[in-house]
Amino acid sequence: MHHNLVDAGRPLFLCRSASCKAPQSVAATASAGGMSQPRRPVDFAAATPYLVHDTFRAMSCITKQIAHLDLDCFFVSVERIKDPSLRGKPVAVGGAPGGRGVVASASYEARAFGVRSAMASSRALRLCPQLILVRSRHHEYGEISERLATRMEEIAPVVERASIDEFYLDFTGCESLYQNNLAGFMHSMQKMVADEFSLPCSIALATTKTLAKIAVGTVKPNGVCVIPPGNEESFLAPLPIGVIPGVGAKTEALLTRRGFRTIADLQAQSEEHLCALLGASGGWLHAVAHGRGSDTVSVEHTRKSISREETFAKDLRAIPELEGELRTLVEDVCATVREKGWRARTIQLKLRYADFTTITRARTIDPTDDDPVIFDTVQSLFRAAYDREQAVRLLGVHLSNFDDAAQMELPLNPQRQHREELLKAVDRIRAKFGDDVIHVGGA
Ligand code: TTP
Ligand code: MG
Ligand code: MG
Repeated sequence: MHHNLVDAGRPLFLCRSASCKAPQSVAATASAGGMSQPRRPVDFAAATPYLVHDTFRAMSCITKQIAHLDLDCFFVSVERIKDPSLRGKPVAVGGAPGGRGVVASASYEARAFGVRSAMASSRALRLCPQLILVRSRHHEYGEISERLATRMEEIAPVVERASIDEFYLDFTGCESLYQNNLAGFMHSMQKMVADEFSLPCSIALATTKTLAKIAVGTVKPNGVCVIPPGNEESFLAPLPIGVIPGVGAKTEALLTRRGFRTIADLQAQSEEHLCALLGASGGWLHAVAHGRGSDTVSVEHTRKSISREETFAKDLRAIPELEGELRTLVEDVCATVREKGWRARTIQLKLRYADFTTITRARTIDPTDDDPVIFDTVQSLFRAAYDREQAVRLLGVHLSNFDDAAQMELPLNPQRQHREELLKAVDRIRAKFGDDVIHVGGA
């Protein structure tokens, strides 16, 4: 039976349990992207001897094989399942243009007009008057994301959920389970997501997470990109520096002023020179430009939420007192988030009144681990939600939708770096002396 697993030319499917039914479409075939041959389920237990063999091989050359999958205009694509008439049209999911509504996700047809995520809905409508603006339904997106995560775990040995619509899959050391044709399997995976979830996605396979993330951006939408080991630098060379995760508008402008345009320009510089220009982030930039970067796919990052709740000994009514409680809860969850090196995007408030009526309110913001930013969000959710008529029995703060800080953002300037050090120091003091001794002020 073990022989069958590695029979050359035979399609196979990797599956965790005997009861797991593999769909026809996920067959990994010998030809890249080929779907026509039938396939048999394979389970991890039976495959173990081969995994061990491959793992030794992988350890001896330490070349990783990491796939990054990101859904294309995720929220819009979900809305298109429900309403197929939205297909092929400029669509955005987001808040109403009247208030402070912003675009969460824009279809590629809308992007042709300049519409982007995080843009005010009113501006998006000015840029593209025929834009169809759909209100977001976060609950549904989260559920689909969960189901997709479960499916990914059936087809790959190590899966990290990096955000609501993206995953890292580590295939290092088990290439033989995929017919030694991971490139072909990337196409199979993309087809599986389309067939089973009716969602378009893009996938890149590379030797680091950072490179896979950059690569996926170059083939969106609906693309597959494979960077064979050894081709990292040549792949990166012609790309603009702005594609590097963590290089925001400020760093890009600074580098452009110094004559840097493409990653090739970075490759031509020594690490010392880049560090002199950018401080600690120069070292990271140098590494990424040469095809290195973050390469640990960690299941732990998959943890979905961090939350704290407090049921009060006596119901509370006074706003300063309630906001004081919220501040303590925020400090608590933020310390955990920083400890993990994560940043939260979705901030949720839970409020239970004396009569047990419970409401939750959430907002998605730029990824952060900063107490005042999260507290401001929680406070504004609370002020909008609290009816001031009843006393409050319980308050809760819930963070989710995490990004890996190490991979997402560089310490772009000394001020930010200094602030991070300050927050870490605050965590250490709180751990030693208790939560009440110190509070962090605004940035
Ligand atoms: P992204 O993967 O960044 O964006 P996208 O899937 O809409 O488009 P693409 O990947 O094809 O470039 O984010 C995933 C979802 O997260 C997105 O559909 C909506 C949500 N989101 C926000 O709510 N606010 C934001 O600012 C961003 C960037 C995303
Ligand atoms: Mg996406
Ligand atoms: Mg994404």
